[in-house]
Amino acid sequence: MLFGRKQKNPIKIADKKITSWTYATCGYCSTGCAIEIGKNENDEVVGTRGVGGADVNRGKLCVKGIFEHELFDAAGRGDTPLMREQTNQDFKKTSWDDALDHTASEIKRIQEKYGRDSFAIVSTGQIFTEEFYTLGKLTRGLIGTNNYDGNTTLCMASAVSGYKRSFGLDGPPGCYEDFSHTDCLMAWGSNLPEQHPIIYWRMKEAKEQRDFPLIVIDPRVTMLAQFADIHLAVNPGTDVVLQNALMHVIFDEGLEDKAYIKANTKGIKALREEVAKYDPTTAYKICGIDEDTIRNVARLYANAGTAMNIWTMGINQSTHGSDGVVGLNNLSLITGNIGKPGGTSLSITGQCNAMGTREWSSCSGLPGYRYLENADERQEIADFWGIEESFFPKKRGMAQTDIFPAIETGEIKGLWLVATNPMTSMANTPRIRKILDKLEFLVVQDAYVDMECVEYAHTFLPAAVWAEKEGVMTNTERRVNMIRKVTEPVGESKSDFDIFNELATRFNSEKKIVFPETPAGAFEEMRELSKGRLLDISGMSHELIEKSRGIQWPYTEEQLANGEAPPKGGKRLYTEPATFSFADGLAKLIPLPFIDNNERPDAAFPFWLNSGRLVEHFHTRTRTGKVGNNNKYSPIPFMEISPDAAKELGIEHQSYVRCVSRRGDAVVMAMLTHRVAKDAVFIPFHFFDCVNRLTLGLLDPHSRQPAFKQGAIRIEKIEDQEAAARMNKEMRTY
Ligand SMILES: Nc1nc2c(c(=O)[nH]1)N[C@H]1C(S)=C(S)[C@@H](COP(=O)(O)OP(=O)(O)OC[C@H]3O[C@@H](n4cnc5c(=O)[nH]c(N)nc54)[C@H](O)[C@@H]3O)O[C@H]1N2
Ligand SMILES: Nc1nc2c(c(=O)[nH]1)N[C@H]1C(S)=C(S)[C@@H](COP(=O)(O)OP(=O)(O)OC[C@H]3O[C@@H](n4cnc5c(=O)[nH]c(N)nc54)[C@H](O)[C@@H]3O)O[C@H]1N2
Ligand code: SF4
Ligand SMILES: [Mo]
Repeated sequence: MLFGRKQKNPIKIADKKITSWTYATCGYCSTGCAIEIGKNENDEVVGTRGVGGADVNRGKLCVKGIFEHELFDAAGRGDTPLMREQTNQDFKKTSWDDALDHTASEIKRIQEKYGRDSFAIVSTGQIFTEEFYTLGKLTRGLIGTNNYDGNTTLCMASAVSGYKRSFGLDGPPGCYEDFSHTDCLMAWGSNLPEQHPIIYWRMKEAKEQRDFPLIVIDPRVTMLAQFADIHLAVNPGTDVVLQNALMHVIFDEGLEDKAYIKANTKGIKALREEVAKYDPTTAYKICGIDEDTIRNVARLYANAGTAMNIWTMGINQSTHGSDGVVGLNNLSLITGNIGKPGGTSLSITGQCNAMGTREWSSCSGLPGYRYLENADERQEIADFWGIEESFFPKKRGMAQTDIFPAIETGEIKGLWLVATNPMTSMANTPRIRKILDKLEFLVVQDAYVDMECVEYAHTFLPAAVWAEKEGVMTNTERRVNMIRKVTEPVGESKSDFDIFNELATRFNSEKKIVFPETPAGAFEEMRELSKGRLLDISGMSHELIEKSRGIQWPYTEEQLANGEAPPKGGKRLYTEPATFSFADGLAKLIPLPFIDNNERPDAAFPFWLNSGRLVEHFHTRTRTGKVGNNNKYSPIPFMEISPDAAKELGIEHQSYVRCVSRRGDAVVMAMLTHRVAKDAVFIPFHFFDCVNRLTLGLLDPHSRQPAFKQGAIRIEKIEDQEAAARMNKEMRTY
């Protein structure tokens, strides 16, 4: 095929001679693109393509999905279990039986010596839902530690907490189709074009057709902000003040939806009293958005026929993360914008299966959005699994961000990390390094043996990745989608599902609990447990999900029996009056007083430190760092800094600089850009020993999520540029 200038340097797309395609869902972000993986006649995986008939992406993929097939044989894959007594020794290759026997005996030893909760488990948002369910069954049903959480505490915890506080249960109420109905979109701390490129494309198409106003709230001039009708460069960490001020105007001018509020909510009086304090002139001094703009935006939003709020980490990763989510729910509720086409409060999730872990992993509760705190729900699961209800704790244990400090204080002695890399992704990594070093036993279960936590591990369990295994994942709009196995796990690696099952036999000698042998069997149990609940998936099966290119929950067995075809599932939650998940069916309007508790720039550390992501990389680069066509865009760490600030500091474009915070330092390349304010910098968090050496990560009181996006640093010029370049090169093995 020829593109561009036909005579000169034509680009040829090589014919990969693909003979078979296998259905899957992308394993990076939560957009949930349907993807097909192609094999040639030699049974080699050689390509991927978007699935045309899939509603989510309609044939499209972003730069990560397009090269996802290169993962399987990328550098650094773990292909054999490893063990060592001490972390200063070299690893020895070992058999699966030895590695799992040893892991089980260390877990038992630690629990017997120090108590059941002294062994902690931290998992992820990136394995399949059947795997999450199985890990939860093993942890809650057999191992019995209550200190079991996921990296979603770094990511979605504030959204979960905010949904629970406002609506009674987790579960994003909207869907992508809402872009095609909305009359106004506010996007808070979310950079869709880079982080959810295909959701962005859906939104952009809808906007081109109907030209609704797009209002972007972000301290940084992101790609989405450039595309916005109105960009509100809010002061870091002050979104709640802006939300309160918008509500102030809405009530002041009588723009609220009184009938909706009366029929669906409670708490209006206290909310009105609180937001009365946030008149736009007072709010301006805190959030930095001027009075007129606040009034204009409030009117635009409240007068729109339907209006939606979406948000991502700019809201969640803050000391006011949970409050920020509740604030957006408040705004949606007082204007009657929940459960309507185009009227919603939609958390854009992060990892490919961040939703699956929330629904089924039992991390902070029990499967199917059940609470440990609820005796009936404990009994239900105990009966289903065939164990004593008294084995379950009566309230949730520590969050990930409390587990690490508990290792520091000696309360926790052993840790199992499943598909998460806290040496790069947690705040204040110099402290995390010391914490991991303190463990009596660390077992790391990961697809890549070169991920940074392995350095501190006693045992390494090599996991199969993505379409080397089978199962489902749930995306941002509650769509459950299928991944079929296209190729065998590399080397001796095993699927997480098999690893959990085989470890479970070491705790299950009396065969107390039955573990399904296949992902389809685990799905069957989830289906059963979902009946009659908000997240009802009882009408679904692996086959139907694949055939439908994903189904949104709820989709019940009654709908299936009634032949509701094609089975699309539930587009929206809370579409009927007073059906929120509290006993009285009413949503809560919650007043949000603002407490300014962030680390702020001062004379010693004069810059705001903001961190986030780039389109070409995923998280700690264990995957995209090895894919040439992703890594080449950003092979080394850099920092966005304004040309004005750089000039004052005497810093040149593309020179190396040293950033220093109260926690540590990091060397990055300075990229001069007006994307950031003069007193702020932005550093992508993808690189090891980089921005998280600097971050403070103060915790949200409700969700325990770290404020990765607010901190203070100073910037120092580096005289010896060659040494800095050399050091950088040596440090970046991928
Ligand atoms: N390419 C790529 N895509 C990804 C990922 C990836 O690693 N790479 N990761 C996935 C995951 S797990 C997640 S959670 C999502 C994250 O997706 P996003 O949240 O969209 O990405 P971030 O870059 O972390 O942060 C978004 C924005 O928050 C802004 N922000 C900072 N402070 C504030 C504030 O105080 N208020 C407001 N309103 N905004 C603020 C930042 O300037 C930044 O532009 O992306 C998912 N998609
Ligand atoms: N400064 C700063 N820090 C941040 C953020 C930020 O915005 N700023 N964002 C936070 C957010 S939102 C998130 S979600 C976290 C992410 O933080 P992490 O979860 O630590 O990051 P990942 O690199 O995605 O780690 C996932 C690991 O799982 C492995 N893996 C992939 N697939 C499989 C599989 O199928 N099985 C197994 N066993 N392993 C697998 C990968 O190799 C990788 O090592 O980072 C957080 N940290
Ligand atoms: S937008 Fe997300 S789900 Fe879609 S191809 Fe890109 S990384 Fe994968
Ligand atoms: Mo995330």
